[in-house]
Amino acid sequence: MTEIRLTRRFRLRRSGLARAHDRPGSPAVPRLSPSSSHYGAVMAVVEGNKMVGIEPYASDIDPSPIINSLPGMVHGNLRVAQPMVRAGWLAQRHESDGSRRGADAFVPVSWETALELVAGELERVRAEHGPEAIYGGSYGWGSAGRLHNAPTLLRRMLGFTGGFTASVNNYSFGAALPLIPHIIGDFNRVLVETTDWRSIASDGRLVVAFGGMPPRNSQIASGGTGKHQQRDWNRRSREAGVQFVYIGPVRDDMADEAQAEWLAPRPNTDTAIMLGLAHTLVAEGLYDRGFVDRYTSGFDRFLPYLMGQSDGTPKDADWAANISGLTAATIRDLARRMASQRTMISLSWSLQRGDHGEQPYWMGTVLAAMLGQIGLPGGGIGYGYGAEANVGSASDGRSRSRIIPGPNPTGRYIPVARISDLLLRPGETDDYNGHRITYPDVKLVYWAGGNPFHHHQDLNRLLRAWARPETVIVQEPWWTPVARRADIVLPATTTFERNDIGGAARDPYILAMPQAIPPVGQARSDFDILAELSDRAGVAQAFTEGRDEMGWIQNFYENDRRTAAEAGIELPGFQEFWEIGHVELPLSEKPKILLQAFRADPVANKLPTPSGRIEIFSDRIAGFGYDDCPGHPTWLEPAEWLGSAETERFPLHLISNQPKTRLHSQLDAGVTSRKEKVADREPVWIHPADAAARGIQDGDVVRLFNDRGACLAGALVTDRVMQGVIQLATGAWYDPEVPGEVGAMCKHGNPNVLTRDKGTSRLGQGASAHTCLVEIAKLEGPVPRVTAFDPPVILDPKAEAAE
Ligand SMILES: Nc1nc2c(c(=O)[nH]1)N[C@H]1C(S)=C(S)[C@@H](COP(=O)(O)OP(=O)(O)OC[C@H]3O[C@@H](n4cnc5c(=O)[nH]c(N)nc54)[C@H](O)[C@@H]3O)O[C@H]1N2
Ligand SMILES: Nc1nc2c(c(=O)[nH]1)N[C@H]1C(S)=C(S)[C@@H](COP(=O)(O)OP(=O)(O)OC[C@H]3O[C@@H](n4cnc5c(=O)[nH]c(N)nc54)[C@H](O)[C@@H]3O)O[C@H]1N2
Ligand SMILES: [Mo]
Repeated sequence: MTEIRLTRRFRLRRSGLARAHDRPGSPAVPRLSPSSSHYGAVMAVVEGNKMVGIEPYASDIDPSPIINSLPGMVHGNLRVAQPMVRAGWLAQRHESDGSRRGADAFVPVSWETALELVAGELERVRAEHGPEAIYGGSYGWGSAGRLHNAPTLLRRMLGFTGGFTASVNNYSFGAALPLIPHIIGDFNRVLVETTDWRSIASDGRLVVAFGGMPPRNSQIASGGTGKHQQRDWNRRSREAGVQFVYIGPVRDDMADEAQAEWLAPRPNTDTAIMLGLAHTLVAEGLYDRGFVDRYTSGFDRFLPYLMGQSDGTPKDADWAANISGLTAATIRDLARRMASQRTMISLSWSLQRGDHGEQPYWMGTVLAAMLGQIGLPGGGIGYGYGAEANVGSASDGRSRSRIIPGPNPTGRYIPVARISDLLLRPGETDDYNGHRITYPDVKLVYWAGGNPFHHHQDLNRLLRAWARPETVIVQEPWWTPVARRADIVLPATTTFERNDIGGAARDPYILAMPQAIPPVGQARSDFDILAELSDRAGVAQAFTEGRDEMGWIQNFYENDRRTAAEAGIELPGFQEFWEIGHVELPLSEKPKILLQAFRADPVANKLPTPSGRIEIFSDRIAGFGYDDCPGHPTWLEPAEWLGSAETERFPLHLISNQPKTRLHSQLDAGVTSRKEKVADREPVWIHPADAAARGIQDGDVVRLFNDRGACLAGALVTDRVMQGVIQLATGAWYDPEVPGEVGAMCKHGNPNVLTRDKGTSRLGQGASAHTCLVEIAKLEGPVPRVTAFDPPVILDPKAEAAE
């Protein structure tokens, strides 16, 4: 057995600081308490009952500055101090006017009152309308920690208490999750088995990165990482002679360390470029016929489309150039370079978050198959290098034990991004991946650990939808835009106020997260809140399985320990782990290579697809009969793009990508995020030529608009974004001029007032935020103050005395 050596990796950086366990409760000396966040493993610096600072693990070679926002947010004035009820709802209960959500003031209540109201509403709605009238699909990242995962705990409680309407898939790769199983196999499996960076650095020659590998995005790993490595691997690969070609609209989406060539095509035209590359491979006899014959199925049914025999349009480099704005010579040259050396095609998750987002993922895979390098060291295909810290990590990929949802007796679900459709269209149907979904009539929405007023597209449509349910319950540490739009707000503790265990999938670290400070205000942990609600419904035993918080944490660790032992790795006992603060598992000995076993023996290791091979043509998908996702990869014009007639009115393509200074909307009020705001607003990147044409100067407050909505933002004029494209990252807290009013302008810069709320296709029904045209103008007249970070109006607590 390999024994894990315990190094005190988080050796203290500041002298005079003691570890939490050395000096428990000592008020005079600051102590360090290990923990984890989606931004990395951290040490909370604690004085008495207060978190006064935060440090990254010493092992972290590239820590994220996002962590600096944590102490101020944990103790800030945006914490929900105690349970709250919207005044209008308190007066009229489920018959209140739902369109007042976000406009009404709140009334503080005791936990006893709040829990009684919540338990009563759950029971009432189930009895009167059936369990499917409760929406518990509650999507969102919440915080790190495998026990206090709010959305999962909520599903667990709702499942054991009778069921609910759930959600499937995610916003991140909502088109890939249903698509990839038809053509290669389970997408999550593919992510775990992604060819690791060691293989690229040692055997790769060329990496062609569609959508880049933003170093900004690899700050994040769901659950936390002990070491951010992406940038380092870009550097090491480059030093080993690997060349990078980055294809995308924003220069910063490739680390400087990669020294990439930058090709800037029109957004959403990747499928056309890939077809142009594939056509060149065929026209010039460069594709790997042997690989295609042996490992794929349906090429013969795709080829006539590619060459133009079936529709009269050869998808050659000139055709692709015309669509994408790249030159035909660039496309031909790139195809030759890809065919002549070991090439990795990297597809960022962003590609499939657009209209027909299934197509670039399918076509990218077909292109890699035609190059014939799938399953070879350093070549082939990878999905989402850089999207999170651990895509392409060398970790063993063994799963980590965590809290799981309960059974859901209703069996009802929606593809997650169909939330507005669900609330607006009860009884109506949509297609999804060969199924037909009927939307139930939802009367109660319970959200924990997510912020739909950040993450969902077309917020004005969501606002109309959100007014419809009778009751909305939100469980949140902060007065976020979704908490302000709730009827009942239950204040949750943050990670630092409870015990948990962290570490991301595909990360070598298992991280202890002991409680560092007492709960702020009257906050309770997600586990405690939902265990209490389970208890009131008589299912406490099913929910808790008789374990308390530490009991679960120990249970997860012991499970991980057993899994490791099966692989011959001996982990320390729980007590030792908890005291030291983490363990680091050894990396896999040999580099992982995606589909290596399949390549070695495609019969014994056939893929879990109908043909057992990579499906270039899918009979199953063709059988669904969807015109927006036919049987082979196809260029389908996006609803909005720089080639559409819409550009007459809205000439700029909006990229609403992931923010550099926070995770989605989390910590937007924190120092790291606020430091980068322009004129108090979210910065919008605009090319100097586009700015000049509109008289916009750096630092101006500008107005972005289209037929769906409008928002203000602060102009940042830079040639790091291509002409014709503007970048406004997601996550600025939604801040309408008139709260509650559909169509009101957001003063702060939330791009989702502009984006489209339409599924990628009838197959995936994923979010398609990256397909969006807008116009931008300098704001004339008075500039309204941003009020997103003012807590809501809270009525006199004497209305009902708190406990
Ligand atoms: N336009 C556009 N929109 C997008 C995207 C895009 O590219 N463009 N990307 C999409 C993607 S990929 C994603 S994943 C989504 C993300 O969408 P979300 O995951 O909904 O976004 P977050 O801001 O992370 O929301 C998490 C919420 O949980 C709360 N929270 C934190 N810790 C805890 C806790 O311990 N307990 C409880 N109860 N709550 C907690 C936070 O305060 C926050 O309000 O956004 C999507 N939206
Ligand atoms: N700092 C930080 N990191 C994060 C997150 C965060 O909120 N903050 N969120 C995390 C989450 S939940 C996820 S899912 C991942 C998402 O990871 P991604 O999906 O990769 O992220 P995005 O930032 O949406 O997009 C990356 C880049 O793709 C390019 N792009 C957009 N559309 C197109 C297109 O049509 N074609 C081409 N070629 N390029 C295009 C844009 O330049 C954009 O900046 O990031 C994770 N990492
Ligand atoms: Mo995501």
